[in-house]
Amino acid sequence: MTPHPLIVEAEEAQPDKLRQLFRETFRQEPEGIFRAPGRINLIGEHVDYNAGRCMPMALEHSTFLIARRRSDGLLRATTRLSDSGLSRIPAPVTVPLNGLTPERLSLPVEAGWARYVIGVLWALIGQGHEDVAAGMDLLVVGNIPLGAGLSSSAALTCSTALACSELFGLGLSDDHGRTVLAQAAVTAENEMAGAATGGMDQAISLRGSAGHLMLLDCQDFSTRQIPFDADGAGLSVLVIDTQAPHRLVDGQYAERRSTCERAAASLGLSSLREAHGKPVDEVLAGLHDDVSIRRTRHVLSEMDRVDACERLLDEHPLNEIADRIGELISGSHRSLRDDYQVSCPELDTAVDAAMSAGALGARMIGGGFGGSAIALIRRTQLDDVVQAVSDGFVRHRFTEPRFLLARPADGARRLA
Ligand code: GAF
Repeated sequence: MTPHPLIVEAEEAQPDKLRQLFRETFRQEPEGIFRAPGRINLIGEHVDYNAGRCMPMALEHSTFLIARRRSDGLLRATTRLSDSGLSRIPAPVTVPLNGLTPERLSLPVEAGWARYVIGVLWALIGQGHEDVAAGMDLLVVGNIPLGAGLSSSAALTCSTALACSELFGLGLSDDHGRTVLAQAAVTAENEMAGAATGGMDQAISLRGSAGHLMLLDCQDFSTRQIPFDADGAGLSVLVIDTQAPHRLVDGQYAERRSTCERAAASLGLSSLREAHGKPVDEVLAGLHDDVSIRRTRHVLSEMDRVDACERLLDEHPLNEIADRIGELISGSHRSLRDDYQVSCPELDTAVDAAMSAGALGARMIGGGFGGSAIALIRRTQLDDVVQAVSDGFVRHRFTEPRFLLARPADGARRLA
């Protein structure tokens, strides 16, 4: 099928070109090239930090990290990310790793992204992997649209974590080790970058499997890979990047998270997961303010939708249940919009327009307040849906949206 002109295709990895860029930047040969993907989440939104289950998929769109160890305790890092508009690579930021703490780290505003990579080395050293303190030169090149809610930040932290494991011989590259790397990536994002992310994004970026959705249980971070052959079923998962700026560090996400934690505590539970399966009315009757009731209702109903989606995928061929999965996806959007209140006009417009053009289901994904939506569509509807969303954005005078196709790819890998 000819690619649609408005769809951003994933770039092929070009190890020779990446090696050359590294040489030009650091005047040294790199030791390794790593790739970590962005993600979408089919269903199970804002449940990871409530110890719930979600069903993300790793994307072909990835971050590439080219690296070499140092021996003088310095981390030098620079980037050419797809949206940065940079025609050349800026001078690296240089940070001594010895005695580093989040409070002591001071970076120029334009190098704020480097907190994510610095944070991973810091977190691994904190876990006892002291070899990492020798330092590294890192170059980051990526084609995950930034700020699009597709986890470009997790791709950054996870590619760094895998590079550390491989180059310093930490032995953390198998599936069990990757749970440790994912934890370091979460710590980096939470503590060094100030983003209160919950763990889903790092888990899928490190542990995803091509051709599969990953059912992730955030109670113990166990996973089950569920085959998902959308192409074979004549379906596509269309990603609509609304280009509305999305930020995890602006307080709204952290506020949702603490409301859930308070609701669980007031119910005498360690997490809302423990309330899942109990009669919802009884659980909600134990809460006394409208906001906690709405947030909890979303979390519990979303956990139900994940269970229902899992059952459908386990028991039927995808082409026979696509419309029912679509209904679950749309139900998730309504709940995120009305009860969790994390949508925004651009996301609602994208969802409504996709549905009006015949999508089977559509919803916002990720933290919300901007970023991306997904639409489950029959492949033959692609042009109509893209057109309807584009027209809707023109009518509302929103920035032109971008589109991607979500095809399940592998988690982070060493390329060379
Ligand atoms: C963001 C967070 F980083 C994830 O941990 C998750 O909570 C998601 O929002 C909402 O499901 O992507």
